[in-house]
Amino acid sequence: MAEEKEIRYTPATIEPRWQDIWAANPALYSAEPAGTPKPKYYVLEMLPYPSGQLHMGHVRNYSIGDALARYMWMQGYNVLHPMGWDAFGLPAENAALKNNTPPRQWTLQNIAAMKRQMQRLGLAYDWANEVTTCLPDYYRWNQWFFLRMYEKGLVYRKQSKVNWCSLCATVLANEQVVNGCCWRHEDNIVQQRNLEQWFYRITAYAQELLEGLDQLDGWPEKVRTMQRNWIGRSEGTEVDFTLEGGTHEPGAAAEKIRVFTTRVDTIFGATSVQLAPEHPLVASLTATNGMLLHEVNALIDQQKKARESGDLGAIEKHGVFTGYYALNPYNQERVPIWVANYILMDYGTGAIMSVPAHDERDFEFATKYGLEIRPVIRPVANPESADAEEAVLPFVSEDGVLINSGEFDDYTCEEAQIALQQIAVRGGFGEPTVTFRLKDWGVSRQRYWGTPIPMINCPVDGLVPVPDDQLPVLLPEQIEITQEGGSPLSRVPSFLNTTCPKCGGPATRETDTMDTFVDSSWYFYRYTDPQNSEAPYDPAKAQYWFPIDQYIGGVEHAILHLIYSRFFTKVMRDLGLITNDEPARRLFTQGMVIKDGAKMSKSKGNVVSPDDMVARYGADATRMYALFAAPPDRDLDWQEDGVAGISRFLGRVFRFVNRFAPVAISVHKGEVGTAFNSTDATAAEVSTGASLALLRKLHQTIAKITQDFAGRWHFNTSIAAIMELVNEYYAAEAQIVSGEVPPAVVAELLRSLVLLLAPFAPFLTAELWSELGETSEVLREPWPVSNADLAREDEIEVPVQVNGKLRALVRLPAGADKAMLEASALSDEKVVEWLAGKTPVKIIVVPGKLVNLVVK
Ligand code: ANZ
Ligand code: ZN
Repeated sequence: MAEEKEIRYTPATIEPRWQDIWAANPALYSAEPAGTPKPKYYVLEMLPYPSGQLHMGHVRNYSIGDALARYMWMQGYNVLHPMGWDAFGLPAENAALKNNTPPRQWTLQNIAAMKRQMQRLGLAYDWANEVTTCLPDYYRWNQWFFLRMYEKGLVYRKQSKVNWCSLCATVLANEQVVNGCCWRHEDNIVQQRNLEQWFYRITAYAQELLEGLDQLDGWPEKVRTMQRNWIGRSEGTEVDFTLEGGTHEPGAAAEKIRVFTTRVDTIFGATSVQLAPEHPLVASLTATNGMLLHEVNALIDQQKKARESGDLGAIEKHGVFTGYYALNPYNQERVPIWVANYILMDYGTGAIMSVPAHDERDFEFATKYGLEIRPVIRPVANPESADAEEAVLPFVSEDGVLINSGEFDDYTCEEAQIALQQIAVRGGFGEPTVTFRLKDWGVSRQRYWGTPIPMINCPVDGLVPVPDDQLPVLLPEQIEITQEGGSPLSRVPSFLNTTCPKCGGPATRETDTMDTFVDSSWYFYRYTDPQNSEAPYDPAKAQYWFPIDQYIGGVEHAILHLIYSRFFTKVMRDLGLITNDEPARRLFTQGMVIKDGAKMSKSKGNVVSPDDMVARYGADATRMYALFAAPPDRDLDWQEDGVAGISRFLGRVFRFVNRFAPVAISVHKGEVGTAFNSTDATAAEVSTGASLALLRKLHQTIAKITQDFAGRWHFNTSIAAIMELVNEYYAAEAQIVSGEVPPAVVAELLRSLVLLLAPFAPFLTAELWSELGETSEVLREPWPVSNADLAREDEIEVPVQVNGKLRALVRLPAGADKAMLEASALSDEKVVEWLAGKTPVKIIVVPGKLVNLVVK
């Protein structure tokens, strides 16, 4: 090998050059149409909100998806890897207020900036499939789905409570309520207002959404659990208590108080009935009692504050006695009626029977207010035996038999539930029910920057849907955003005033826009056919690509987005557009990016800018660090030193490949030796020791990375394995130079190294690939296949002595280090026998040769 001058690795020149080459060849990352014999693979990262800047969480998410997409391309798949923008939403309106830029302009500028960042990172997206949700060619299909769902009874309008800030004079999303106050007015308590709101009837699919989770075994268990809890299916019984004496009001409302309980077997232990403060009966009970009304209002206030700060479960329990009594339908027992702040109006029936002996919350409440605590279950360890013990109250288990329950004494809890349900049904005072915690999805937003809801209000015909041929209902562009509040669209006469599609008379448009979660509920279907102007997408195209093979995103979307998009999928299926029941076969949720002990975020002031990192160390090093610093499912603690370390490693690779590239090129040209493909070689064929050791390490590395991609994606260890491999290459430099490692083997070692790095460092590998004289795209090269014969470790036999006498032979891999030798010697059966329980005072290890254990 001739004198070599030190060549520097300069990502700042290499990377932009390749970026230009790729930009000129957009087909590189595009998927082939259905019909190709290749198997399909749809890999998707969650689309970002175009805030204007990528953050490290994005970089991490996209680096994972990009490595996978590149790997699957190399595995011969037809890969769909698209990207888009979740482009509607409040920040655009706030930005408009702050710096007087129209939301559309602000959003599109941000998109352009972030797209540049993504391209600079070398992310392999097919930009021909880009979807931008704030553009009419996309949001018209939100409107179209709204209308289809309206026809199917899956969209309806009802009065509902919304968060209202009196200073903003507008409705707030739940996310904008912080500790019960407005996010922009920290001391202003958010009020509840009743407004007409549009809802998607997601509860129609509650059972299916729940059951579907059982099949989603490619989803993290924690996400499935969160969804199960969110859906919250609960089997129980509804039972009518009777209001004693009525309300004394003419035409009084309910004389029955229906309660929902999961433990009807405990009904003989019910010592009060508890109503939610907003239960309709409470209004009539307080009608003539100002004092009571006052106290109930205080409960309502507390409940609201607790709800808004999200800690209703932990709420300090308060209540008031109404002065009224209710009768237990099973034994006509008279129990007091209370109103309590821990009872929710929007769950079950908004009323409960309180059983303090067997329910924690009821116990706490009864203790506080001195209500009777009457046990009706006696625990039994084994329900088959009659051995019952005294319960420590509250005793909340169902493993017991009834006591103090009249003719039902000695029934097991389960037997009693069945018997009592039957009696209720026969007596017409109750029935078994299934209750869900999941609520219908309120999609109305009194906002400008969203999809207009395609409905018209006609004074003659009432609510009239916008006909399909009048879609899209365009969001007006010239609009003044003010602090004024209410829906900005209601102040745009050209938008508001229209004609009724039915009678042709004057009418007004709905001025609410849709929740932006609607946009993200189906965007990934649009990627399969983004230019379609006749339909949201061609069902045949969706059919080919769906379900998504791998979806990757943050766990913060475990509930809302990932339930809404499952719901949309089921609706689309029932509309006959698709045949899949679920959007994504596999889901991966990556960990957070941490800096100095806190989540990296603007508010914490600990943000590391991807642009800075790229400028300093290059895109490859930045991306690869994001994969190397932690397993993708764990939190990643960002350390700039680590990025620098990766950059140095890439420099090592760069220099090594450059130094020996001429060898590879001469092999390539047929000038020296014959080309050699180690995948088909046997260990015996590989002549020299140096070659064999290098090829062994290479094939072990190939096997490891291939396994990592198929398994848990521990790319940190994949990259560490490549580092080890490169160390071995460097250690063999002398043998390479001397020709002891034949040129054909050198060529093979270099080629394979570049291929193994390709999913992680696209720029560097493109550069090195061409330096090796290759003209193909690395991305289209087949992924190296591990040769099991070469990868196999040689085993050696090492004698083990106890006090200098040979006592055993242990077998282990040739490369085994001191610690491994010592461990296998100490665990050998024969050695254990010779040691006879004694611990060696000294252990002498000669690696590869001998272990001697000295005992007294
Ligand atoms: C009596 C009882 C006795 C209860 C007992 C439990 C244990 P899940 O499982 O979450 O569905 N409950 C019903 N509606 C409520 C509401 N609107 N606000 C607050 N609590 C409500 O919980 C159902 C149980 O929660 C019901 O069963 C009821 O308390 C309470 F030993 O009834 B149970
Ligand atoms: Zn009309």
